[in-house]
Amino acid sequence: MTVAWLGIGANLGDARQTLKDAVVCLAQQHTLAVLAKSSIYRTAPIDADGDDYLNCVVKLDTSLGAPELLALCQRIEHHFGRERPFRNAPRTLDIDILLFGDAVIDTADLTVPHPRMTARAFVLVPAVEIEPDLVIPGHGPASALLPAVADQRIEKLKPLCQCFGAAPAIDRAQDNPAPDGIGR
Ligand code: A4P
Ligand code: MG
Repeated sequence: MTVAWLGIGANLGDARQTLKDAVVCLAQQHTLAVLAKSSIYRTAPIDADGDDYLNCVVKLDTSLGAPELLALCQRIEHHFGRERPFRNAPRTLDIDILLFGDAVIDTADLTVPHPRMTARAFVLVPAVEIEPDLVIPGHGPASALLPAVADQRIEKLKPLCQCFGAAPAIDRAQDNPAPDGIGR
C-alpha cells in the first residue's frame, strides 16, 4: 500500500458539487482508502484564464501503482465531462497526482512530485491543512513554501453541512424529559 496525495480542481459547471462527488467516487474504489480530505478553497486562476477555481487535496492509501492511479484519475475526470480544448483550459474536473509515497517519477505520462505543486497556494494550503508536517520529496517541508505563494488569492469555503465541527453538548434529559417520579 502507498500513501498518495491528489490535487483536485474545477472551474466549470457546479464545481463545488463536482469536487464532493469526485471524492465520493474515489472513496468507493476498492483499490484505495481516503485517509483525509481538505476543506474546499476558492482560488484565483494561476497561469490560466477563466473563472475562479475550487480546489481541494485528498490523502489516500492505495494498492494501485502510480500509472494505474493516474488512469483511475483520468477515468473519473472523463466521467465528470472533462474536455481538453487547450492547455490550462477551464475544466469540469482535474485530478492530479501530487505525491506517490516518496517516489520520484519522471516518465512521459507522469511526473511526481507534481512539478508545479511547490509554487501553488491552491495545492500547498490545503495539503498543509491536512498535514502540517508534510514533506515534499526533494523540496522539504510544504509549510516552508507557503510564504513564497502568499500573494496567490485563496479563501477557505465554509462547509455547507451544519453537522461539521464541534458538536454542541446535547442535554438528552431536556430533549426527552424523564416522566415524573422516575430519576434521571
Ligand atoms: N501528467 C504528468 N504528471 C502528472 C501528474 N502528477 N498528475 C500528465 C496528473 N497528470 C500528470 O494533464 C496533462 C498530462 O499531464 C496528462 O496527460 C498526464 O499524463 P491534464 O489533466 O490534461 O492537464 P492539467 O492537469 O491541466 O495539466 P498540468 O500541466 O498538470 O496543469 P497544472 O500545472 O496542474 O495547471 N489555478 C487554480 N487556481 N487552480 C487549479 O486547479 N490548475 C491549473 C492546471 C492551472 N491553474 C490553476 C489550476
Ligand atoms: Mg490534470
